[in-house]
Amino acid sequence: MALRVEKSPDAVLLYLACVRVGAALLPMNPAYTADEVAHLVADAEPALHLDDAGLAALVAGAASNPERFDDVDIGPDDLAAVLYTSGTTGRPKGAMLSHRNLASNAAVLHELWGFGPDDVLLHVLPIFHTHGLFVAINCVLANGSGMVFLPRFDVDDVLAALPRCTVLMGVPTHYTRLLDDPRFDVGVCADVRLFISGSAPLLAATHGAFAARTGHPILERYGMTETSMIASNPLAGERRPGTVGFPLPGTDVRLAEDETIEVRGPNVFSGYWRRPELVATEFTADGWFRTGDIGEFDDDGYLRIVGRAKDLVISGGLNVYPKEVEDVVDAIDGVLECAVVGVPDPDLGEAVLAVVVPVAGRVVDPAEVRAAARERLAAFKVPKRVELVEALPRNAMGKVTKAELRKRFGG
Ligand code: MCA
Ligand code: AMP
Repeated sequence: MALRVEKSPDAVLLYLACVRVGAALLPMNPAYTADEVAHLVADAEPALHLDDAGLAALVAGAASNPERFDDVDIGPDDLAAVLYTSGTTGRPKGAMLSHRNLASNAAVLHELWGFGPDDVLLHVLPIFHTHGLFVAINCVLANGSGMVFLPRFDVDDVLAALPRCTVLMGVPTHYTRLLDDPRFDVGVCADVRLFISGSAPLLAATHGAFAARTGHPILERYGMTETSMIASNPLAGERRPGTVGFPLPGTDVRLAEDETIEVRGPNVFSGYWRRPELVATEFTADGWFRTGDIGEFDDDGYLRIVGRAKDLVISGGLNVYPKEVEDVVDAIDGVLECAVVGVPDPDLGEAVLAVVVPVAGRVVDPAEVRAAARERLAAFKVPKRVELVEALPRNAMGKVTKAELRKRFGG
């Protein structure tokens, strides 16, 4: 069941309904363009495709249904959800998550982070990703905890709601935006017991500034759509800035020869929807999933993510695959070729930058490049900045040296 709706309690109930009737949920970003939706729908071929009107009709019709129904008999290996990630080839692929994947991660996390019935989670994340849909909501559901469910992250709304809450889960941009507001102080978080961050690297400086302002060391954890959560700093014990803590109980983490992180465990997905050939490349021969993140363990066993072997930009906690943006920009009239990279950004962590080579003799207007890209891409993927160059830097193999572009334009 493909679901492309605004965030609402009904959408959460629909997720639960899918789990109970054995339908696999495919959540989509409502901000996706028609192009992006068409790609996913063509690949997934969902039996049902619900938008906001469809969901409203379903809810209205549900009033005449019996109050109770039996769960459909579902096994741990049955499919619970398909979440699309664009992938480094630019072609979206659906990560198949089983009931075991979701349930095992939920069981580990709610215990590890000490969730109880008296907790109230402040929910500010979108619900079409693992972070907002599974990590946050499943920790709450596992305990019957409360939830303040905001439609989106807005500093004013967060400041108003936080005094009623005990836990906040966010991406680093949420925490830097809170710190940028002088109203955010110890008083606002008097009842909060835990701030959790993930989806993108939390700078040690942000961790330090947050602890100084509030007395709370943010708990950073690490995960991926394909694996759900992999590692977490401890609830009790030192939360070490710049690290993502220890592998979760039941999840094994190892470093390959090239230092990339490999993962195995009940949380790890089985493969991509209708792409069986990818199992051979995305998993090792002995069955570990290759994350594409580069890591190291410090002397005390804390895992530190030091880089990415995959070509990926994480902007405000949302993944942007350069290849997907490059394909769109390359197709714009007057563009010969382009390269898309992430450059440091104080708000988003990384911002999308397109370095464009115009066709000889043609004048290309950066604003027009952005406007043309926006027609085909959701706003968060559109380059925040466009730089024009005569040629892209290349290595001896003819490959664009993105590191050089990041160095040149990243200042
Ligand atoms: C919105 N825009 C963005 C982003 N979000 N551009 C780049 N990066 C973004 N993340 C666009 C808007 O569409 C708008 O475009 C313009 O930028 C300004 O938007 P703004 O008002 O600043 O945006 P916002 O609505 O305040 O959103 C920023 C945000 C949001 C609060 C940081 O993006 C967010 O909540 N991010 C969290 C994402 C998340 O949940 N990630 C988890 C997935 P225009 O002006 O053109 O309209 S990763 C995951 O699940 C793994 C498993 C994990 O480990 O957690
Ligand atoms: P996604 O495919 O949207 O699930 O994004 C997963 C990617 O987000 C991971 O492979 C990492 O590169 C990144 N990520 C998630 N959490 C962290 C973190 N705490 N620190 C650094 N990177 C992270």
